[in-house]
Amino acid sequence: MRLSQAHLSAANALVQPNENNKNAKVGIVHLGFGAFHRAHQALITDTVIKEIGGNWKIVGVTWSDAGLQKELIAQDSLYSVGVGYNDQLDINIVGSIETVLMSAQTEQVLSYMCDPEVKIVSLTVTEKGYCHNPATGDLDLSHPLIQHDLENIDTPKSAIGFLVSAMRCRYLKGIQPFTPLTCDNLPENGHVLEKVVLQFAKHLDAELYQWIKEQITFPCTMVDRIVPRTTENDIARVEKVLGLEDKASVITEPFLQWVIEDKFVNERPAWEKTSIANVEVTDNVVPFEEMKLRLLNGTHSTMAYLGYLSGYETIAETIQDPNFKTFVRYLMDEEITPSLSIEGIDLDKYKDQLIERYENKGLQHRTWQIAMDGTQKIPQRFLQTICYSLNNGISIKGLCLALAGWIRYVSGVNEQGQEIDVQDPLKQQLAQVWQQAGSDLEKALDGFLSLRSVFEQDLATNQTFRVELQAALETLFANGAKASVASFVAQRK
Ligand code: NAI
Ligand code: CS2
Repeated sequence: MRLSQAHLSAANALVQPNENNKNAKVGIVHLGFGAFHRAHQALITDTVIKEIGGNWKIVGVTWSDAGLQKELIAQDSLYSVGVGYNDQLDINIVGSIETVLMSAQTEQVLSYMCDPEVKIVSLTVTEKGYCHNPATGDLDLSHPLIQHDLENIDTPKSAIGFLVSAMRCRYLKGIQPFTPLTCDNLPENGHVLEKVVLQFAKHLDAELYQWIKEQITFPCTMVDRIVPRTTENDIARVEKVLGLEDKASVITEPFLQWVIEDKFVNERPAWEKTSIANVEVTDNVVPFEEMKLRLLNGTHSTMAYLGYLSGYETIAETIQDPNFKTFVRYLMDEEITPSLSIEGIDLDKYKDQLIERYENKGLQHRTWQIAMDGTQKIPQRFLQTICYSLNNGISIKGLCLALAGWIRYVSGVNEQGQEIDVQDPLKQQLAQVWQQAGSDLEKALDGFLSLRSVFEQDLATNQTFRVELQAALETLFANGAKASVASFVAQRK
């Protein structure tokens, strides 16, 4: 039997939809309806609807997942979140979704985004969805979708184009604007979104640009919950517990955190007032973002590249290697923590918890998945910390080994000479650097450090950085990832 309204009574779930779910109207459009949104914002919003009420149903928009759209519609837009810790799996059924649209259903998407009842448009469109230069934050005006949307604002294709098109519609009709709420892993994500939206609007219409600048705020958020891409095995695991087949389920971890800047231009759900802990509204998110993007995502990407090259399929497998566990904790304590501005948090406890989260065998979080889109991730996960360390006399040797892991990974060939399926918006440019360098590591380094969308000029020309990165790259190519991590740890025992 499939999960559906009619079969809910047969479901074995901790939490089920209630009357509030049935009566609530749409109040949110979410761009980037993926695994993370389903296990995090949509679930928290569902809890608001169930426990407090309010018209906060969500219309999800996906750019790529027609299969997910089909499955959800077949399930009356119901899906389950499996919270897994090692062998334990608890199921929550989420009833906050009204429907799911493809971004290609442009008219329907814009109709919802222009509806005065829609108060929030949130995003998890991945770092590359912002069509920005990760090193500078500027909108990439040469991006083909941005070029299309500037000429065809009524039929946008990019997330930024959809936002500005809908803002323009509300501006022309005198409708109160929605709050754009980014929930992507970007430093000062609200400011990143504001910058690219304003730069887009400026190239479109000066008056619209002025209206957005004066009337719309872009809150920052820190978002955290590890949500691996769903596998067939996950679907089977959920069905075994739920008692119903759910082809739109996600499996995640018990931990969840959401820190939201209190800067909305319209109503919002009382996310911080439900029974779900670790959701807070504050006026300064930056210290929380730094802590999470550098301690969690920085070590996640370290394990993604060096773990993958060491032959480890998942994070749980990688952290089981005692040398990796020691290396990850060294990075956290010695190279990342000094750069953090957060106060009032027990960082040792936070880091202990991170290691436990990585060890969770209930999650099959692939190193390959985390390794994707590195050009969009390493600036905030590695380079900002390295810049701080260079200015403050702190070692960068460990993060340079991690960065060397990324450089080796994007060569597209692993240590056994097999092909790596590199996924990155700059895949061609990365391959070209390696093609031109051949086996000349110095030449390869020159090529990578000249990528201005990744490495800012000052960092790329910093001699200390160059020397350390070259040494790490030479070690990595000479000894391999697993042995390089082992000797790094041995030298510090
Ligand atoms: P996903 O692959 O399940 O979903 C990504 C969504 O974004 C899909 O709907 C896809 O169609 C859309 N998308 C992809 N490229 C796009 C583009 N260029 N323009 C517009 N839409 C695009 O990924 P998932 O797991 O939902 O993660 C999405 C983002 O959420 C991450 O990139 C990250 O920023 C954030 N996040 C993810 C966490 C996780 O553990 N999965 C945890 C914390 C944050
Ligand atoms: C991961 C993140 O895929 C990746 O880049 O590092 O999605 C990570 O799972 C989340 O940020 C955890 O909150």
